[in-house]
Amino acid sequence: MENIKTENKDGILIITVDRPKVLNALNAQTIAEIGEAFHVARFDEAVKAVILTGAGEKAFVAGADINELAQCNAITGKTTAEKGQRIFIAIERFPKPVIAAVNGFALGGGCELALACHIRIASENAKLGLPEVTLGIIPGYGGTQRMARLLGKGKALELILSGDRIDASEAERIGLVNKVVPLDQLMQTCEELARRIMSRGPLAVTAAIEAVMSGSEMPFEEGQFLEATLFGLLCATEDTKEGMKAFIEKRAAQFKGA
Ligand code: CO8
Repeated sequence: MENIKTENKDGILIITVDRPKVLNALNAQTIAEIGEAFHVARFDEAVKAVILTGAGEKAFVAGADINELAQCNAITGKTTAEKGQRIFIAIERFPKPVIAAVNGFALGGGCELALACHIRIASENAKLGLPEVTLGIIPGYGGTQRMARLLGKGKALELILSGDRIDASEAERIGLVNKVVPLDQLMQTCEELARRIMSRGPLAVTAAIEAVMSGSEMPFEEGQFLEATLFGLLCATEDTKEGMKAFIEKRAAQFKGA
């Protein structure tokens, strides 16, 4: 891995996009490396949660690498977008919690990367936006779809059509990020949240991610069917029995992921 760093911190895989000279911009290789890290982590039992962040104190990810984008023609533009989209879908559907620690600029593809994560925590200096139209393009890594689903079409269109950057507090106000904290508390806040989630029933956490992320793309009735099916499956697990027993016995549950 040349452009990302990974570290497993007691079960939390911290993936850091590491191209600070270009504010962690995503070239094709970086996207492929992020995809590979998630692919490996998916089957690695030592990974219970992921935090995605950017190197340095200035940027999460300042977008796709414009030097590379400038070379795209109609064919390579489409295939490049599709390759990234596939990886961002794998992040969105990742069976363990994925938290974006947005530590500065999250623009264009960087904002789209944060949108693909399950939860976004931002530092006070963060600036977010989809400025693609200022370059004569549109978001290509799922931003038009995810932003509209997260914020509603009205707010998403305002941000996508204007290309405006918004600060962290506005992003929190409109629901683009979940929470804003001082920069020096960002990683700690993300780790505490990850550990809180990791203390819950892991099978239930995975099922909840699937119910929300897959279910919300289905018609309501089918989403409810998925929810009920996952609920039923959980009822057959040891963890569910342990969770209820622990409540009744007034003690902390000891989940085993089985
Ligand atoms: N790509 C390449 N290089 C970048 C990028 C980028 N996205 N962003 C910053 N850099 C480079 C700068 O060129 C500069 O390099 P150098 O030191 O060699 O001049 C270095 O990073 C530092 O940047 P600045 O000097 O510009 O720093 P400032 O603090 O003055 O400004 C900004 C910071 C506001 C973040 C500014 O750098 C900026 O506007 N960057 C571009 C933001 C942007 O437009 N992002 C969207 C890109 S398009 C996109 O993401 C499309 C996604 C979908 C693709 C679909 C597949 C085809």
